[in-house]
Amino acid sequence: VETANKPMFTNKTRAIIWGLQSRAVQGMLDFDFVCSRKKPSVAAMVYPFTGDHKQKFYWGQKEIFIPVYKDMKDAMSKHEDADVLISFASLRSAEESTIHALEYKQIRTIAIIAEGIPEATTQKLNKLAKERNVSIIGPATVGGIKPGCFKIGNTGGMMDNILSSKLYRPGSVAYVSRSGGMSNELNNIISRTTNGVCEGVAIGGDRYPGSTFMDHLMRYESNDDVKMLVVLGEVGGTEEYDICDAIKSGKISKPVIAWCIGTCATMFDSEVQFGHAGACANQASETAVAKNKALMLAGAHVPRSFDELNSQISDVYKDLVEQGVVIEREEVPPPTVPMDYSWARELGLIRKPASFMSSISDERGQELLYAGMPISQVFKEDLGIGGVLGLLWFQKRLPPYACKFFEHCLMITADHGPAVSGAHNTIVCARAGKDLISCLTSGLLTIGDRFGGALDGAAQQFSEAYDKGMLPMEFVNDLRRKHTLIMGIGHRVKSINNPDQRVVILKEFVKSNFPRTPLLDYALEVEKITTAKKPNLILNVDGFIGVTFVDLLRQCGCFTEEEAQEYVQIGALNGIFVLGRSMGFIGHYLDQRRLKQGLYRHPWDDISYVLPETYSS
Ligand code: Q5B
Repeated sequence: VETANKPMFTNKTRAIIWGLQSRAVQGMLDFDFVCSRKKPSVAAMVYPFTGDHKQKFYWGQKEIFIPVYKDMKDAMSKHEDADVLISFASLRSAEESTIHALEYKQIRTIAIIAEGIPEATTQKLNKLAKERNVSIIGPATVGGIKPGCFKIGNTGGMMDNILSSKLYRPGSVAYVSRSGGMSNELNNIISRTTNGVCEGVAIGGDRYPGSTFMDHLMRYESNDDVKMLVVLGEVGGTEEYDICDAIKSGKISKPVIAWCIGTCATMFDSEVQFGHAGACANQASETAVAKNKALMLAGAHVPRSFDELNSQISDVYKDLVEQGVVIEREEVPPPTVPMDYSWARELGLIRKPASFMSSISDERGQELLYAGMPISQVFKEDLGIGGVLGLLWFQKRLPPYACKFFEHCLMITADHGPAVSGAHNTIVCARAGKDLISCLTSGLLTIGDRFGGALDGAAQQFSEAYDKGMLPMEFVNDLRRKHTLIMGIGHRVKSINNPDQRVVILKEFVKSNFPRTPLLDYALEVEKITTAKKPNLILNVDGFIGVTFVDLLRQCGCFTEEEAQEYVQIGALNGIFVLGRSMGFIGHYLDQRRLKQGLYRHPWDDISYVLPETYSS
């Protein structure tokens, strides 16, 4: 597992990461920084599904780039100092990527994180690795950690855990465990009861781990910095008996504190399979109880239960301190690693005024909310487009007649033929080969006072005059005196002789559904005066929707007077025409594409060229 004179991990160890595991990489870099490493432990990443590129990470407060290679060959040749491969490959690709990595002589250790790799595949990989003198940690592991030097992927957890378990500097205790999760518990226990972890490896929960307890214990045995060993085994397998033999034969001379998890299995009538693939006793000797007993008889310090593991470790450690085997050093505070903003926020350590405020919808939870109403309820109550519009535009659950009114308005304004300004623009744009969004917006940009955008203006002018108590005639004369057109009055093709059926339909709906229509009645009086002058000066579709919308806001009982006023002032009403007519513009775009219409050029005979005087002789 370890060449006699070269430790598996040092503070110069560099790794190549297989997989785009940005969080794990940042965790490794933060660990490096807090350990005061000079150089990041991650040399590069390999990800076959994107091209070569660089990813940005933090090194303390500085930003650095780590290269990502499509091809493992490039990563290896450009980073010859990397001798560890940390493979986050899935259980499907772990075999291929490990075999590939084994082709490179520079790689001495491979950590395989994936769970569920078939046992036959693992055995094949283990054999290949052994032939090439490469150590495998895993599969089905979080990896391992050497405080002050190197950590594999997510081992040790987040920075607060690394700091509280003092994993930024070496201690005197080395451990092996099967479980990655339990290795973190060992980091915690060891940091509280001793001067800390010197190295820890979780060999993984599979039946055939790439490296064994003994492989790592022998490394620890020959490492002078390690003064005591902790073994956290579990039910299943017979590896712990090799440790017993090594203790008995003196191969392991350092004190061993050992515990096998899974003693509760004896409480069950049948054999129990615990979480790990290998955690099942196939014979009596594989039970946790039998293995704990054997370890104790061999001379290991075995607690009576897991609860006493910490006191056992503490007792052995104190003895070593008393004997002068362990010499405690003064604590040197580690450099500060800036906390990630999102984590600090989650811990409630910082606050920041939000740059945006939003009050209409919320997509963060399990279910999308429209103005606080779950989307499933919107469907359950069949609110329709009108109801959704009520929620998103007005944050109100409006009465059904109001929702229907919105829907009628949208249907009525959906289109008015290809000749109107907006449709014309959309068509010309489509024929110039532009895309749907460009064509739609080119049509929408024509909406203004003269075309389709008079709803808010009409609502404002009519309601102001009505609220001031002006007679309809006074209103018409006042605006004429000011040379101001009445918004919502007049139409290019519709007149009292050729009534706009859209207005007729809406009027019928409004009159039979709205509780009161005082502003509409006022506008109809104005229309009588304007049409008496010119038959086309009718209350047009914009004007009709504008004034009836004010009636709705004022009479439906859902809005205060101020709210109703505000919606008119902030321009909500033109939104109805914009939304409705978008349907038509999209239709015109699709129509032109379907009809394969070519580029439009306006005919010369339809343009009157009125140039300034020419200077030709
Ligand atoms: N006069 C709509 O103009 C139009 C007057 C007026 C007092 C008025 C014009 C106007 C206000 C804005 C408005 C929405 C430009 C229209 C729409 C959607 C659409 C479109 C579609 C669809 C029409 C002739 C004489 C002049 C004027 C006077 C005109 N309007 N006086 N108040 N409002 N209206 N826009 O026919 O004495 O001869 O000089 O701006 O409500 O866009 O289908 O096409 O669904 O797509 O060109 O329905 O009314 O009339 O400008 O030649 O004026 O009437 O002062 O008087 P016209 P003009 P005088 S709905």
